[in-house]
Amino acid sequence: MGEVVRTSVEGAIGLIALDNPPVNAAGHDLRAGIVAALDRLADTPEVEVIALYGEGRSFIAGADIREFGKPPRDPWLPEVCNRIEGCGKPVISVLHGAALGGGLEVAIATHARVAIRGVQLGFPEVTLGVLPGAGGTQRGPRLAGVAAALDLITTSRRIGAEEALALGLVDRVTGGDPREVALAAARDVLDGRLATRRTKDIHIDPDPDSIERTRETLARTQAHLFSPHACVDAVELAAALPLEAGLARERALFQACIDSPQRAGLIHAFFAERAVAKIPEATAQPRPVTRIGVVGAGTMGAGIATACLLAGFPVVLAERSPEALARGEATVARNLDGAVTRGKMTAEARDAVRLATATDMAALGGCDLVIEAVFEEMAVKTAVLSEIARICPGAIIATNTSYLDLNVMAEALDAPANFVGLHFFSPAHVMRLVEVVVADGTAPEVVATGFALARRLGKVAVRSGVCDGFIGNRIMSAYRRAADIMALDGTPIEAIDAAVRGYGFAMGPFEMGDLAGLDIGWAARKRQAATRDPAARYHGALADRLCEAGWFGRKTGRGWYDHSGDTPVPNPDIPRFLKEIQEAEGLTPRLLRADEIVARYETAMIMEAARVVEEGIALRPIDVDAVFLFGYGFPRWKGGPMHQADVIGAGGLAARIERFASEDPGFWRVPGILRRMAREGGSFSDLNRER
Ligand code: 3H9
Repeated sequence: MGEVVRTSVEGAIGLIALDNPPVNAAGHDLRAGIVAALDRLADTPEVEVIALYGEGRSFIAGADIREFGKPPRDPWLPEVCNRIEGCGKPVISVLHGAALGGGLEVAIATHARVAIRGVQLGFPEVTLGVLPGAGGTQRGPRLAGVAAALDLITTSRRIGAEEALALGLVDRVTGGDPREVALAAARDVLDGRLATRRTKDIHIDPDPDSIERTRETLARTQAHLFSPHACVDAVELAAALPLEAGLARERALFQACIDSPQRAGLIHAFFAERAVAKIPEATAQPRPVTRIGVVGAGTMGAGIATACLLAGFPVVLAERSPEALARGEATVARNLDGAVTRGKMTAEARDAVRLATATDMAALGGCDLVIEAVFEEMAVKTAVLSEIARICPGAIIATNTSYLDLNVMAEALDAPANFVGLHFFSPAHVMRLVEVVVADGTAPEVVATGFALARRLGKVAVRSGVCDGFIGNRIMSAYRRAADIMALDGTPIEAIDAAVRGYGFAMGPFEMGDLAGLDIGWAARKRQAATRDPAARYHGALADRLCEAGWFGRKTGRGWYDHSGDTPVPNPDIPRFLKEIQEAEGLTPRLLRADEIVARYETAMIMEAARVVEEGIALRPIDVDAVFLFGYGFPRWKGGPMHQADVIGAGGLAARIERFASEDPGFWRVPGILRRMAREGGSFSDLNRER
């Protein structure tokens, strides 16, 4: 027996304690340990009832995700569950912390379940591209009915103890220490006060209507995903077949999910969210943050203030003019109302937020962290930063700049160690990404504070070095540029947007541009005009024409699209502008197919991402993936641009870039890191392990 599972005997009760920190994932040792413990207690004559419980934070958080995709090692979790269910003595389980996925499957294979309040139960498998493959699709509907099982399995919704009781997934809800609860429940089994039964013997009502309804919903909402549809097939089989036959079919469907590239992408995304917290500054002590200042009450500043208020911080929002401040205050109020409507906050909590507003920056006195979100111009920003430093000596000062050089900004400050970038994404109270931008002089504990703050705000922080646009916007500039060039060359913008949506983004680049506002990119292009690489084609000609006409996107009613009707239609002036530009530049219009569009878009993204990794702007390739998953709507099931780079392979990418280089050699250049990988082997995934 592995030491992660321990047995003890108290009178007629055999206890099995699971102790596999941090979350009791059901890896090989835990599985083998459970089987050995069961055998031992089944053979112990005085033991009449067996109780399974978790030490530490959880009962079992699920199968060990790290083992997916590797050769399976016996005993598999389905076998463990079958052994539990088939045990000649009653086996019960006590659930606390997390009883998720394979953890819930172990529980529903036991003969009765007691939930400790605060436990989360659920089947998160579809978020990882798999299905509950240890009997969840077969035993779940036997206990909770087909409709409830389908809901839990296809939505991966996590539920609490009371709801699990109402659904029939658990038999009792209580409070207390798992071991004590296990002993008490086992005594109740012995005394006949807690009934036990085998889940396999429960009759299922087939409920074809629920199956049909779920299929229709998934066809509408999850058409691009593989595993939710397989879940419905498996649950349907549960109603039609005896347990053993249903389990065999579930296993085949589970294997199909494991083999799907979506599984690899989704699991990569799971680990990306956690990997980014591993930074060189992780051992530094974050400074306490008790009161946050935000300077600038535009969309960004108001969004950041909202995010801080939602996390319970007192916030001081400062803005120069009373009118702008009033607008900012109204935005915060609207954001908070929206959070109440979406169930993110109670109405009482909204009424209790601590927001102070001021037109005098002196009101920031006493804040231990101040974030500036003023106009994106160096002179404006540095003036504000020095003012903050004067009013709040010793405070951490953060800039929300999207592009500007933090090392230049730091020159305006006496204490550059206290200065850091906290780059939020709009809408800042909703989007999960925060880039923590580390300047040359930023102190490690200031970086650690940025990460700690992001965690408290419920966000994913990614460490970035300083460069134009940091990780995300720098890479975005490259694929945006590829999209602009495709449009200039004659592929309609709506075809480009549709192809990018087909790849899995919620929006294409031109739709996104209209939403964000074209004026931002226009200002950036003007700023970069002097330093633009003369060898590279200029991509902004068409966008410039739109901006010169005063069309900045949705906010002006027109941009790439005309937004005056119910559904946007391409701006009717684009063909005229294009013709003029193409004639002036001597271009022959060229129409790309969807696969050609996607290849250019994706390759431009990967090409720049590879450079960002090569230059050390991102700590690891997986950090780039996290930026795109949590800040740029990259399809989660594709894992991120660096994960996709490994899927395509360095050789294939280098060949693509060389092919595209014949059209635009100034832009398409194979980054050194890709060339090396293509020549010598290796992958971005290897770099994740090495760095
Ligand atoms: C499944 O069960 C399939 C079966 O149906 C069929 C099998 C045949 N495996 O999130 P945290 C690590 S699919 C391996 O920061 P929290 C995590 O990476 C599985 N590792 O803590 C992190 O490591 P590190 C279905 C896991 O307190 C550390 O534990 N289950 C697993 O914020 C702490 O994690 C799920 O999808 C795992 N299953 O949240 C549950 N889970 O420190 C996924 C966690 O090195 N897990 N780790 O970065 C969760 O939702 C959360 O981790 C949980 C704790 C709520 C449990």
